[in-house]
Amino acid sequence: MTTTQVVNPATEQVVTTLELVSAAETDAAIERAQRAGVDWRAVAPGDRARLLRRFAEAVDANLEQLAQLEVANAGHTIGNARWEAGNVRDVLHFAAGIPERLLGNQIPVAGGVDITFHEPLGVVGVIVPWNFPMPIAAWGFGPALAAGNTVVLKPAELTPLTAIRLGELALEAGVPEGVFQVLPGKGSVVGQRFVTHPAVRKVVFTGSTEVGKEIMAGCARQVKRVTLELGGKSANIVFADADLERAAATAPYGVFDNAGQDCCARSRILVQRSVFDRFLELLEPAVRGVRVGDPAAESTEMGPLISAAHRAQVASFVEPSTKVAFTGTQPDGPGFWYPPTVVLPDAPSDRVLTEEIFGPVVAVVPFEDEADAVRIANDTEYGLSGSIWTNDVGRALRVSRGVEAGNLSVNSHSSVRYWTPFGGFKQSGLGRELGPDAALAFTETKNVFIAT
Ligand code: TAP
Repeated sequence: MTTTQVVNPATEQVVTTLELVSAAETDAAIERAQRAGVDWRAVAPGDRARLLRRFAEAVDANLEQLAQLEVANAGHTIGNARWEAGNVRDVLHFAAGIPERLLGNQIPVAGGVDITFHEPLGVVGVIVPWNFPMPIAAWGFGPALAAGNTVVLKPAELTPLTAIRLGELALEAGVPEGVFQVLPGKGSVVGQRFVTHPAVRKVVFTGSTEVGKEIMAGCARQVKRVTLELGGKSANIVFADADLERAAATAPYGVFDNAGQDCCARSRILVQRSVFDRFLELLEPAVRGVRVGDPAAESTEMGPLISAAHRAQVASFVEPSTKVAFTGTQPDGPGFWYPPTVVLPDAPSDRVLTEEIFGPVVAVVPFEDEADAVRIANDTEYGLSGSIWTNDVGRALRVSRGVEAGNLSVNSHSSVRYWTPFGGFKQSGLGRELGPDAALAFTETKNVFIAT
């Protein structure tokens, strides 16, 4: 039996020790999910909707407990953790609208009637990273269950606690045994069986681009469906005509939220040259003012990084030769802390501009005009998110259309709403989650012609 220690990244204390699921246990769970699917897909749409609403209500009733678990397990600030648990509830309520609205078409044909059905895929495997354990899990399992699939879910080995609790809440809410199973284990064991077991018909993977490519290649062997949500290197583009005070005051939240461990982190701030110096002057107090510390305290704005190894990886981006403009603060004592850090890279090839950092380090670079801003923003293999700050609506739309990314916001850093589509261009992913079409990613369209 293999075990893992779950560590609180703010204190370095062990929270609990867990048994990890083996390959054989994964196979047994997949086969249980396959059997459970026979009855689950036959549940009347209204009854499936009611079960999902009850699941949502159970999450809401346990929202504070889930949030506290995430504070202890992932070091998320309590404010963020409450939002994340609330997002699971909202995704489930939204998903509860799906079963009764999974409409097909009636297509005019000669000699008969033609109708389409959205059939469930079967067993769906959801693989979740450690940075947002609750929402990312729900974006997969919510619509998948609603569309009549059964789900096996693998949380990240570092952050399994909220997923395990969500699995218990589903059962308490009346979701039948085997329909939604949470399997804490290693990616190389449990995640790999999702890829290779023929009964798993789709893999939803959120994580690094490197592992995402392996998953896609593995799934190709069985033409298995995949949704991939991968890395990012998003740009926050600030034009000279923007409300500079607001742009500078909010920029830290666009990149340092969740200590920068956010696929949508705006880790490149592009500032029009004519206001570059003024913007940095305004940014400095905003960065120094970010309240970094105990994630359980209500006023804290940024917590620790997830692990010592990850902190070392983030720190590797700030070399002795790196020009650091200014940094924020970090607490003393135990915990995987790293301060908010603003750097001024010398060349476009600087790692800090080309690689995902996934920590609280941001690079600020100047640009000349609209075309230059779009060129720099697109000079990356990634294409997940981005922000555009301007008071010119025409420019906002032109730049939004020009930037190759799936989720852009104008005069805002918001990327995620459960009722709007989310996903990446280029190597940031494949497919979309959330939004009005969320369920279609978990169905096959079947066409039936009836001769009359
Ligand atoms: P990864 O190392 O890729 O791990 C993600 C998940 O995949 C974990 O559950 C991991 O298991 C599992 N895994 C690892 N190797 C596997 C394999 N060979 N087969 C199957 N599963 C495997 O990523 P991470 O470091 O946890 O997360 C950070 C990355 O996720 C960043 O690049 C970030 O941008 C991306 N991300 C993207 C999004 C969206 S929505 N685009 C959202 C959040 C994060 P273990 O727990 O055993 O490692």
